[in-house]
Amino acid sequence: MSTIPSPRMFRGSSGRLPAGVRMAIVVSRWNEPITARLLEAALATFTAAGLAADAVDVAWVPGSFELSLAADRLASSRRYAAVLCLGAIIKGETSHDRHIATAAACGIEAAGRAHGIPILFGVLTCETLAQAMVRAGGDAADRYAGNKGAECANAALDMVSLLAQLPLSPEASA
Ligand code: DLZ
Repeated sequence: MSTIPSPRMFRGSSGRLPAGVRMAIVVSRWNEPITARLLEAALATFTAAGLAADAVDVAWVPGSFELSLAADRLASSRRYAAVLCLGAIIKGETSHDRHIATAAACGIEAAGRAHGIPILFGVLTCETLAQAMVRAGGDAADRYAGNKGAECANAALDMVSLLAQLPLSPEASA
């Protein structure tokens, strides 16, 4: 009976990071009561993964529309293993929210591919402030349970560890 060869499997983990790794977070001041909670949970997640406070840099931007430009600049410095983008876009009376969300998502995605590092989309796109508050930890006893800032930080840890395992392009490894 022939045995089926098993494929080589790559899988990231959100465990502890090696020493020397630095992270950056870009956070939007718009809806700051929400984004400050996302930031707090992201920082707590990085601390739990062994990152010292001085291994994380935080840049505040006016709104989610500006997240990708700052993330692009931080990524181009080559100082960081990943950049988190945190924001909260809440629907208003016009279609403004959709234009901001589309620009933020496209800009963040493009910056990640341009620089070859994980640039994470931690932007809430909600109908109401109440919905956003729930996704920023709400009034749960554990402020970080269900908090999208913590999820985003975990995704960054996961991607950093995955990319460390994946083969480099021939040009990069030459
Ligand atoms: C202008 C605006 C509006 C109406 N709503 C939001 C929002 O819900 N969330 C957010 O992060 N930013 C909002 N902004 C600000 C824009 O992102 C941006 O800062 C301004 O349009 C200036 O470019």
